[in-house]
Amino acid sequence: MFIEAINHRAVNQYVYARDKETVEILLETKKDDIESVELIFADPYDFKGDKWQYNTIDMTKSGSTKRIDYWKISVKPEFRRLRYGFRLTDTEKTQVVFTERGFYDTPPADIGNFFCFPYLHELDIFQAPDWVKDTVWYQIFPERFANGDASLNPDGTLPWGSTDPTPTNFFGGDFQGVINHLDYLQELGITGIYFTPIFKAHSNHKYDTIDYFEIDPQFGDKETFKELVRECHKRGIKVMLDAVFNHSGYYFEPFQDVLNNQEESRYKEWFHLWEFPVKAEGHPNYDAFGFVASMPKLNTSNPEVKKYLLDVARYWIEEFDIDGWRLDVANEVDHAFWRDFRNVVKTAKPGAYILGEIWHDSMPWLQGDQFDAVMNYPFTNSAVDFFAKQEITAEDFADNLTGILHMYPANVNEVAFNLLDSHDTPRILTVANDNKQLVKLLYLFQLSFTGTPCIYYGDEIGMTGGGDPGCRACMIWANEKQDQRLFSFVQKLIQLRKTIPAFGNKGTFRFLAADNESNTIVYEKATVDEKLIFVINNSKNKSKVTVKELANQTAEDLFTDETFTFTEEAAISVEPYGYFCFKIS
Ligand code: ARE
Repeated sequence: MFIEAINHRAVNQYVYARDKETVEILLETKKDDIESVELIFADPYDFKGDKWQYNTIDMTKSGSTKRIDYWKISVKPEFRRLRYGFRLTDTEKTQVVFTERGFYDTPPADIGNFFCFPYLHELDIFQAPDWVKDTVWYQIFPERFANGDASLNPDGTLPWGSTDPTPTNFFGGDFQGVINHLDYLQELGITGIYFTPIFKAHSNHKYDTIDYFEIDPQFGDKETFKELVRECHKRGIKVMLDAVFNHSGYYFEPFQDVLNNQEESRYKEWFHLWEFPVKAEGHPNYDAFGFVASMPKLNTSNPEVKKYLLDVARYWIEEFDIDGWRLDVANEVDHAFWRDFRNVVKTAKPGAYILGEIWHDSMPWLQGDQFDAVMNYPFTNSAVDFFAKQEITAEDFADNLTGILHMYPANVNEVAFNLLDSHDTPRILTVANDNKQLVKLLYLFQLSFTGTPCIYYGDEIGMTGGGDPGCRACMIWANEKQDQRLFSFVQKLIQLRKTIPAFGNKGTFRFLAADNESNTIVYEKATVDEKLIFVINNSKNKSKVTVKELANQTAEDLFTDETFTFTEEAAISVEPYGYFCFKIS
């Protein structure tokens, strides 16, 4: 037995309140080392004489990677308190008891050795807004979605789609353009829009804010934005804005005051200045986003800055009824600020969604006191590497995703923001070398996976584009240039996700097979009432896939409505880049 690889701490994804009566526990062991794990558990005060009255229950292997076997169990402690440990049996029948104070041959008498989940308070449960689990997001870069009011065009606005996007050109996208196309979005079936920044700013991307309380004039006025939110809500579409609180823009008045008054400026503590005179050309002599002089970093620990930004957060909720905030460069702003931010936002609108832009492990921000979710770029990278780039094997893909699903509590996974690309990355069709069959597999996996999927504008009709700024081209509205078949496929997936509980977040996810030879994967989504089995052939060769879970079953393919009756062999032939979603009746 490799006890060195046995891993558990009474924190984070290893033990957490799943709901107001359930505690979920996770243990990690070396792959294929352990045959069974029992949870040893009981109420910390349940004694007969000096003997703790513990129970045992078998844990379930919830997934494996090359390195790790994951063991999970849910328990419902009667008095919401728990002490627990683990009894492990390896493949040679060797047994060991693992507790917080180390390893024993048998459960130690002193309860103080055992791990502790002290008390399940409802207030401590990680609780994202209920509606998020069922949301299908659509990301809009407002400057490039649709030009609905030419009278708002900034100087030098180019004809729509007339040339490639650059970091500095404008095409006049605005709110009226979005309003004019809400029926299109409703037809696609999305139920949430994430807008990149809309406040007054200098650039075409608006991440260099000039005034956090004003709409950028090229997009329209506050009345038009109110109408946009109203029209979205009428269609059951939520609205999420982009909060750029890590830094301001160069023309942000407090920063201009610093440049003009230097050490005399009343705003000098609003930023992270290193020395005077403050120089905003070339390499900045103050903290900035990256080393971008036009994006001076805000000092969010300064009470004046905190008040200003928290007033911004509250204002756009209270005055415009928005439903969420996406937080730009969220990992570089202090935690204390985000805790106060959450209190302000959830007070203004308890059902508001808080989404952090963090590209790496985000557990510190997902304790329930800051963000509801993060942009799940680890998911993005693995899905794009496997389907679009064809760069990782089926086993590695399954490993990566299994690891991602065990990185966070289940409560967090079901509201993870699962994107395939964004305004910061190349578009998926370009990464897939224009192979739309690969893009379809990407969408199939994304829209049937755990979490809340996001579609980047134009991907659904086959737009291409390289990394920033290439991925920010004008939306294609000419019908004949839109890939209607791809649109219909995405629409179908969204419709399946909305109508079949197991297809979406209500279904638990597990890989059933991942075969490197054929580059096929098989995974299951299941609820108590229904089971879906997905078979995906991520290769240019026809493949025969055996799915033992289908043996002697009758199943309907959700894409063709064809019914299959499987024999003991349970083999299915899958076309190149083909797929099935079998619903076992
Ligand atoms: C401009 C140019 C770019 C150039 C960049 C260099 O347009 O071509 O590469 O300058 O600095 C906004 C604009 C960008 C603009 C940028 C700077 O949208 O067009 O780029 O401002 O002026 C990291 C951060 C992440 C950040 C990305 C871009 O962690 O927070 O870099 N994303 C947000 C927004 C951006 C926005 C900003 C931040 C600034 O989504 O749109 O850019 O407000 C790895 C790392 C990530 C890293 C990622 C991308 O995966 O793990 O941490 O993200 O690469 O580089």
